[in-house]
Amino acid sequence: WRRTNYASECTPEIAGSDITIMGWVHEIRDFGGIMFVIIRDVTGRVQVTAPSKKVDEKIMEELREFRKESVVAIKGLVQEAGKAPNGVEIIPKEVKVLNLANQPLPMDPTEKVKAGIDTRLDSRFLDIRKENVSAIFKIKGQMFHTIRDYFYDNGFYEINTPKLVASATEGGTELFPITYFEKEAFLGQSPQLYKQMMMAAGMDKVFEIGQIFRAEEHDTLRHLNEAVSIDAEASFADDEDVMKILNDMLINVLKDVNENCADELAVLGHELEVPKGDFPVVTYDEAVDIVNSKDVPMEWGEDLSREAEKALGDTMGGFYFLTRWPSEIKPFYVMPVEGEEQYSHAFDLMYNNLELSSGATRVHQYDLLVKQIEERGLNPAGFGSYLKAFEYGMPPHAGWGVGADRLTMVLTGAENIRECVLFPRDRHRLTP
Ligand code: ATP
Ligand code: AMO
Repeated sequence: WRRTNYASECTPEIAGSDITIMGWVHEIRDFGGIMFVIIRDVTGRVQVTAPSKKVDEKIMEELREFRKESVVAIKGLVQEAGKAPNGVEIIPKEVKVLNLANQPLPMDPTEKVKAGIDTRLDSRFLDIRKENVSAIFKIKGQMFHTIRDYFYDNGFYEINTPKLVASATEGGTELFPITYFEKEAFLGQSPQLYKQMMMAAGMDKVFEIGQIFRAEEHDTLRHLNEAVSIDAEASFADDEDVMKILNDMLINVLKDVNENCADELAVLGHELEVPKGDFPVVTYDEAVDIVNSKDVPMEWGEDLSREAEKALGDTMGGFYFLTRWPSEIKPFYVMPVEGEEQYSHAFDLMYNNLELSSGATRVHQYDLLVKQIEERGLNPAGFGSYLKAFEYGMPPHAGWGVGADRLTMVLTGAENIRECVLFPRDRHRLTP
């Protein structure tokens, strides 16, 4: 048995051909004299029609043995049929069960019975059989494809950096400690220090798509304990340069998803608008005023609370950059504005009230970096191998990190980040 066609390839154009399809039993309807079996594969569904007048009794018997969600192979003749999906049906000549599914199923992939998110995640392989779930991962795949193409087309080298690390990089989120022989070690929160060291290595522009680990205590619809970050870093560049790169890259992603994932967007009932021109920019100072004008209290120097993010998102809408953050709430590696050191060259990219990315011009001067590490109550001795890279020719540089799972939320309209990760890790979930 060899598969000759996918379900979506069964169209009136191939009527009259003998084909072999393989997939899952989506639905069985047995009217005695005629049986309809819907077979589903990665491309869609096709109907097998077995009228007892035309089909061998042995095959009718075999079809009656089918159970929902079993894996089967069907050899048969493609015939035009107005009412069936794709306008064709397959009249079976030979059928085979490749693997029988147990009954009852832990959840129903045809969604006749709706399941909650926990039941779905517990049986994620069955959940992803649903087209409105696999659509999310097809779109996420297109997103990564476009992003990699964009980086390669624009002179970025792809890198991989360690996830077993010795120090924190991002304040405001906790580290996961691990046992590493006799040493203290952690799971990496961000490739930040490594992508910067690659600037000292003379690689000019680098990117990494990889896992980040954050011991986020709170359970929200947009935080996970393991997320995927798309990180970029560019030499002889500043915040404005890398904001432009991020802006261009995202426009490409939106266009490509619209163009190549029209079916998936339709299944999700989601429309993607491609913004024209550059994303608007709002400064932190302006944001404070906007937030306060909406009667959400916010003091200068505070990070945006959830309510503040919502108030700002309501005003701005869509994609926008939030710039000129106070230095004191940004990490040590962020460059302060010359002469106005209370401000920094840091920015966030927002979509409505969701933070998608943070980035900045970095400090490339050794002395200033040590000073900023100390000012944040950290010990420069803990950053020895990173700091060394700043003593022997570090170019000025800038970069950003985008949360891939959050970007997928925007592309698919998902409201819960768990929908956008195959096997999410949150406060309560470590399996499957
Ligand atoms: P960063 O990477 O800068 O930590 P983030 O994307 O994790 O940003 P947001 O999701 O934008 O942070 O949340 C904004 C702020 O609200 C953060 O300081 C975050 O820690 C806090 N926060 C998020 N969810 C909750 C919650 N459920 N309860 C209390 N605080 C929360
Ligand atoms: P930041 O901490 O803002 O910046 O992280 C970058 C982006 O990663 C995503 N993200 C998360 N997504 C899901 N769950 C989480 N717990 C989580 N934490 C972060 C967000 C966020 O905007 N080193 C800097 C980047 C840089 O300056 O280059 C950093 O890590 O979308």
